[in-house]
Amino acid sequence: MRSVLLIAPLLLCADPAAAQVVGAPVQSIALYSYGFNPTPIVLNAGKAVTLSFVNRAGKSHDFTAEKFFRASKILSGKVGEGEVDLAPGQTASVTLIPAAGRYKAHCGHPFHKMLGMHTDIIVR
Ligand SMILES: [Cu+2]
Repeated sequence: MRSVLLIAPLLLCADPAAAQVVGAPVQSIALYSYGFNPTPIVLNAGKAVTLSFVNRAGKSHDFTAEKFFRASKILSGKVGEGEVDLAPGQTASVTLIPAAGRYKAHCGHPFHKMLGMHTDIIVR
């Protein structure tokens, strides 16, 4: 009986996706050719948030923000090399706890940053 009571909380902690469902607010971030919406992206420091990326374009884009992702505690979702890659029309979610600061984000595809795909991330 006692062992069952001990295991249950561990299972809850081991599943970050469960924490996501329990209450992190969702911040939608749209990618289009060529920009992000909203801009800037404003987040609360130290509070879990689910970034819900949606690529509204007919071509691939990414959300590259190495320093931002490195400073954040990633709870769930896939962030490779400091970026989230999105195929045309694709959505992806990343739940994280951001650290206070001001960060840059851009699309890493050739010329996309120059064409307008860049924004600030303000965490306060
Ligand atoms: Cu792009």
